Amino acid sequence: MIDLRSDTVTRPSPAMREAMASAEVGDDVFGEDPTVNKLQAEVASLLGKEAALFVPSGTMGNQLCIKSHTSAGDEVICERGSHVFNYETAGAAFLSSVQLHVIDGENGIMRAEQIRRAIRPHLYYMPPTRLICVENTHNRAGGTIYPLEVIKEIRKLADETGLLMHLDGARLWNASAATGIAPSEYARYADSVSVCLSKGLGAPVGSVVAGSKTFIETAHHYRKIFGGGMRQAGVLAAAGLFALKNNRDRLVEDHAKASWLARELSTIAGFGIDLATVQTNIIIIDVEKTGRQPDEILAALKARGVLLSAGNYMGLRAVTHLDVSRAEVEQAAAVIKEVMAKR
Ligand code: TLP
Repeated sequence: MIDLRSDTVTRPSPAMREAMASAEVGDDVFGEDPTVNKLQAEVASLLGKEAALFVPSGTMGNQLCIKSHTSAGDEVICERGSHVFNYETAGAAFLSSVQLHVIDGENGIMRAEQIRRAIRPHLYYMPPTRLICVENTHNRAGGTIYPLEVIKEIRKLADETGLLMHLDGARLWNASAATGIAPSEYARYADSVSVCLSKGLGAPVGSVVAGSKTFIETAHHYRKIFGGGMRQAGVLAAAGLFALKNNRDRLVEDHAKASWLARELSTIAGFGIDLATVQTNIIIIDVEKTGRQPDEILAALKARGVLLSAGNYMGLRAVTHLDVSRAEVEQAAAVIKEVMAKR
């Protein structure tokens, strides 16, 4: 199978497994796992933050940050296609009792002026706006990258209006690899950042949230409540450390594969691909004009050994990663062309 459903499907390499097998461990709920502590220090340093906390998933990372920044009844501004709004099972409502106020970004990118219009006036009958969530890269928009200037403007607005800013940086490493802008430069404008180790970086499990020391103390408390306190988690942290060291620079290869594949697929009749959005490792394909249903196309591809995932209405998604070679991507393109040529 050529699995292009997500970059979450990667498996730890033999070298990564070796690093896991030889990891020094302790009880991380007591703060005594040296490898977890090392990972947290490493990510804090990479993101230019005072402290960091290892968590089981990107979803928990985002939800912990929302919980730590807000009170029940607050409002959180995010983009309509964002992960926190679409794919976290209404976690913000369920866990933090906050309301999400969604804005239509352009290719997932919200502008400060749009956000300004969504901020509530201080009136007793309105929810207080507390937090802005930014997603970089933006998954559903096709892995698009926030221009640094836009991030700076959003920070300026947050400062002017007393709001906090969270960065869902599940794929921040991809943004940095593509632009050459350091993760710490993107992160410095956010009060909290959540980054994933188990997407493009290829670790089997884990995310890290980062922020000020006091913020991480609060997040640590909520991580225990959410059931995210892990014991000898150093075996997982070791995979994360290995991934950070060895798999960040190579992300540009995934971007090159995605860019090639997107151009190939854009020649297929009825496939709608906005090539301008293919900035990293994700391709979103609108299949409405093919007159075929996404599920039927997915099944036909699966029968031929290629896996893509379903997206929004009439959308498919292909994601490149370290477990699909350039040759496999070429093979996938040929299969997709054949399947789309047949009816
Ligand atoms: N995204 C997954 C699915 O949930 C859609 C994927 O296959 O892309 N933020 C962003 C921007 C994400 O794309 C994801 C995962 C998360 C957070 C959540 O991470 P996990 O899956 O570790 O909870």
